[in-house]
Amino acid sequence: MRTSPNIIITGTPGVGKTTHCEQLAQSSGLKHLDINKIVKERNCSDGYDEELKSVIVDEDKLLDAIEEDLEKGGQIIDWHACDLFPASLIDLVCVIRCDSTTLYDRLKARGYGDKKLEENMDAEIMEVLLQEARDAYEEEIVVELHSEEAEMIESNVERIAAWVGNWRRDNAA
Ligand code: DAT
Repeated sequence: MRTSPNIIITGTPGVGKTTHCEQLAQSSGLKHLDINKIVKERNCSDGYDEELKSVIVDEDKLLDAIEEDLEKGGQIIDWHACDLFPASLIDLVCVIRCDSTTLYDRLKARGYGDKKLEENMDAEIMEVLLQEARDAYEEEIVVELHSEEAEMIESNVERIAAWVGNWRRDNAA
C-alpha cells in the first residue's frame, strides 16, 4: 500500500515538464524520476534515431528499471509519453501545455533541427499527449495545465502540491 502518490508530468518536449518536476519535488518531498536520465544511466535504450537525433527507448527495460520505485510510491515521472506506465500505479497525470509561438521559441533555443521541431510543434497543436493521457487513464485523474509564463509554474506546482497533501491525508493508514 503506497503512502505517497505517483504522478506523471507529461507533455511535448519544451512545455516545461522538468521545471515543474524540480519545483514540485522541492515543495512536496516526492522524488523526481527524470526518465531521460534513467534511460541513459540504467541502459534502457534500444538504439538511436539518427533522423530525429533521439534515443529509442526500450519500454520493457524502462518499466523494469522503475517498477520498484513506482510500487513504493512518491514518484514524479517526467517523460514525454505516458501510456506505458501501469494505470494501477498512477494517481495523477498532469499534461503540461504551451502555446505554439512560445513553444517554437523554446525548441529553437534548444537547437532542434527542422524535422524534430516540426514533429513536436504538430504534436502540441494536435494535443497528442493530452489524448494519449485521456486514452490510458481515468478521466478524473488527467489534468491539463498551461505553462507559458513563470507565474504559471508557481501556481501549477502549488495546486499539485495541495493535491498531494490531500491524497496523503485520504490514504493515511
Ligand atoms: P520539458 O522538460 O518539457 O522539455 P523544460 O522544463 O526543460 O521543458 O522547459 C523548457 C524551457 O522553457 C526551459 O528553458 C524553461 C522554460 N520554461 C518552461 N516553462 C516555463 C514557463 N512557464 N515560463 C517561462 N519559461 C518556462
